[in-house]
Amino acid sequence: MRTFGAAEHGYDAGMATSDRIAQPWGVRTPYGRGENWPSRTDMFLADGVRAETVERWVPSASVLHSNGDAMDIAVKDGRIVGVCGRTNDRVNRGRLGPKDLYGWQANHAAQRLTEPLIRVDGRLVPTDWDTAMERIARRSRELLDGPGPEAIGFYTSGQLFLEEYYTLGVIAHGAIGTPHVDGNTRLCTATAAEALKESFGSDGQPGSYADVDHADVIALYGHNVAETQTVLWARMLDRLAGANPPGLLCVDPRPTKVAEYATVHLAPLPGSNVALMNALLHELIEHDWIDHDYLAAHTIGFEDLAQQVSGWTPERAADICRLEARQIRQAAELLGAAPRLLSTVLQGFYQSHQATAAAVQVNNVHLLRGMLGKPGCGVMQMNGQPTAQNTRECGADGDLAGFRNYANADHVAELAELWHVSPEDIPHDGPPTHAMRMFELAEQGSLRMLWVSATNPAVSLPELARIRGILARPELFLVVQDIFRTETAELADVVLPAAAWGEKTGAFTNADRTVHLSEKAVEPPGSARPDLDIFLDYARRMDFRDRAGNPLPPWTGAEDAFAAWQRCSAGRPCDYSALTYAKLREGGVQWPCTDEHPDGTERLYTDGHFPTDPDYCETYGKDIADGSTIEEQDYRARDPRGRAIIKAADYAPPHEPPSEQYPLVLITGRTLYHFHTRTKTARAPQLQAAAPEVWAELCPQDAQGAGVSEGDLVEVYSRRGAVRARARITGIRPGVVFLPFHYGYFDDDGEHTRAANELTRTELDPASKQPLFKTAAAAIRLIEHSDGVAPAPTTGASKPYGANVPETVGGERALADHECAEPKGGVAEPVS
Ligand SMILES: Nc1nc2c(c(=O)[nH]1)N[C@H]1C(S)=C(S)[C@@H](COP(=O)(O)OP(=O)(O)OC[C@H]3O[C@@H](n4cnc5c(=O)[nH]c(N)nc54)[C@H](O)[C@@H]3O)O[C@H]1N2
Ligand SMILES: Nc1nc2c(c(=O)[nH]1)N[C@H]1C(S)=C(S)[C@@H](COP(=O)(O)OP(=O)(O)OC[C@H]3O[C@@H](n4cnc5c(=O)[nH]c(N)nc54)[C@H](O)[C@@H]3O)O[C@H]1N2
Ligand SMILES: [Mo]
Repeated sequence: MRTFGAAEHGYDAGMATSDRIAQPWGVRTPYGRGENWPSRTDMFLADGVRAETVERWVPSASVLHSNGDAMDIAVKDGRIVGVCGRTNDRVNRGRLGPKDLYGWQANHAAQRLTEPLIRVDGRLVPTDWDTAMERIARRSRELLDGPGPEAIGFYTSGQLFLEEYYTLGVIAHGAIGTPHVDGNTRLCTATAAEALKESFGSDGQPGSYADVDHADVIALYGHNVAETQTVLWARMLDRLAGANPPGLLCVDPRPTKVAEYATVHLAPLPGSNVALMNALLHELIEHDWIDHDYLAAHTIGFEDLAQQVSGWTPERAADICRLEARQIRQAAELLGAAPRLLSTVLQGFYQSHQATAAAVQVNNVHLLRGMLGKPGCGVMQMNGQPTAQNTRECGADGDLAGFRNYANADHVAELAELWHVSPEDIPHDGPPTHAMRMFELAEQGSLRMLWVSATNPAVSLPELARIRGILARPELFLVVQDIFRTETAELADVVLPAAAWGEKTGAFTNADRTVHLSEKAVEPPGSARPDLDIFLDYARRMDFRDRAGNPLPPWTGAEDAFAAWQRCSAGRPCDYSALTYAKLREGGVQWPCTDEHPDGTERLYTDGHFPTDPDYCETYGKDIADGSTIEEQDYRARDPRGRAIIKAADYAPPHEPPSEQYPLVLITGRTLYHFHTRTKTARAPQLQAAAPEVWAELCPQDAQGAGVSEGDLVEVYSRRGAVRARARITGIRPGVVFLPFHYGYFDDDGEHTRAANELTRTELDPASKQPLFKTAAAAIRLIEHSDGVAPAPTTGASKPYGANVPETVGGERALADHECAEPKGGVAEPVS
């Protein structure tokens, strides 16, 4: 039995409670550069439950962001009754964020799917598993016998477990032989993967969260870490509160918490990231803030970059970004003078214009400055979803499993050998079909069956009117596997009820390569089943077999699937070969984890050697500006021989710039309290109450121009649709309107007026194929004045400007416990 507090430090030594809606980051535990981040153990238990009366604590990690906060699930009477952060875990040292603390309540929500549904005479009706699965198997057989494997597509997630993705990848690539498999990771971190591949030869974060402990400057590019990885921000806040605090560079058009604490805050006009990056690189070169030895020994391509950025003076970029040249110079100096620089990149770059080109320039800053593979010198091309890294590793994003190169015949042969199939069975003629292409194929009619697991495209894809039309096509056989009856499920032919986190076992990997095991704590509701079991049931019904006549995939449970994945990953950059379930039960471990590195690997590329060898690399790469593929012989002709590749790109203006009719740039994104389409967070009362309805953020000038003040009902409209929302006046940069994308159209009686994606457009980054959710032209008009205020939280970037708005609080029901290892707190000794 675990007793919170009593075991380690004597009961109530540093124990306290706080409202973690009002204080999302909790209390400070300051520390100085080079010191260990002190622990702080956070716990939230259901009303009336005390730590002493919890029956079991089941190890897991959080699934409502990519940070990988380790936690134990509290179980009593067969139900989840709370969570407690794991004090000794390398990622969070016991801390949890608001979604971690309160989000588990969704597991027991009354609206959980408990039985399969099939469409009969136009309506979804309950059925049994046999009927539902046979319907899917029958349709699959018809399509395989008729038009063939390319009529079938799978659209999965960044929220399942590693074992589930690997199984799905083997079914799609090995057993069916369809190239149409992708994840919602395409909307999320396709650009992270692409940027890592283009610069370093393979996906995989070079750095570690421990770099926060050592960095002198932390640069955050389009990353609102304070709201989207709250525990990582708590680590940064603790450094800021300690000795030798780091400088912060924030590049974000909104007044985020990061911006508030920043040494330099640049708020560029959305869609101008490449112009800004080129000017920053221009300044690094101009001032010779460059590690020439590193550059010569470990990179190729510097001359191209130097030439590309030579004309990009701060003045030129300032004009495009609508910044002052002086601010860009200050930012460059911060980057250029830092002895240890850590950078993070996320959706403000990945979902904006020229995504890969911009993200790669951040890698270039690190290559120029020789700031990789050393403490404090990481670059985090962040993930967003909890298990996005696994979607990519296991091939469920269409890439081949184990970061293998589809254009390398030896890599395909290795997979064929592992799966006992022939190389021709594995589609590898060209790059994998990306998600938006799959929807296009369904629209055109050649994709006839789409199996959607753990994602809600009817809310999360751009240009929803079009997406609804595609999903509703009678010619498309749509399978939806979810834990709730989502907007997407409403359009399905078959709905499969899945077991959720806490109800099934599997491993997953966070944004700094830390793998955690999440074990089953409670039974799923009704007849809901783990996603792994559903995929395996399908494979058995389809009687997929390998060359020797054995079932394909051959495994029957999570641990066997994991063992098969270990073999598949062996020798590849994401090597899990020495990482067993037994080892994971001791806590999080960073891959690669091999016999030589049995405790995992904190940082990649410590010796300056990169996985760019032509025989080893994950890709021969692309032109980062236009997306065209580089052929094998061209790559070999410029063989980087283990050096990193510096790729330059010119700035190109956005394709839908503001106009007279649509004078604003629309950006969309997140708030601290909700996760995506809110299937879980809307069902956690503390979270839902903190951000109950959609709002629109505007700066005072733009609001005034439209005759709008705080709380007024406005319509935000683009060429594609309109959304109604209460206006929140904030310090957002002029010319920009922000909408959170969390609010689907579900509660709206079919009136499609809430979802941000009614307004977004179908445009992709040419290299990563990630949709642009952050650069479109829009306009606003006043619908009606109001005496009230917008339903937006006051704690983060939606903080009100001027108006008298009550603070966002959670009250009594949001009180959570915490206990600090060093209850004294205080400032740590400076490190020389
Ligand atoms: N609370 C919460 N946390 C989450 C999630 C969630 O839904 N809710 N989702 C998780 C997932 S899947 C993801 S992908 C991450 C996303 O995490 P983030 O990327 O941090 O979140 P976003 O709000 O999408 O976008 C970040 C910022 O980009 C800025 N931005 C917009 N356009 C531009 C631009 O052109 N240039 C620059 N420089 N900045 C721009 C926006 O102002 C915004 O503040 O969060 C993860 N964590
Ligand atoms: N406008 C705009 N659009 C965006 C973004 C943006 O910033 N702006 N961000 C994009 C990004 S980064 C992302 S990641 C996507 C997210 O978009 P989605 O993936 O569509 O959003 P979620 O609400 O996370 O959907 C996950 C679904 O999986 C279900 N689920 C949860 N756990 C399980 C499980 O264990 N098994 C199964 N079978 N189902 C489960 C949930 O109930 C939910 O319906 O949205 C993208 N869309
Ligand atoms: Mo994401």
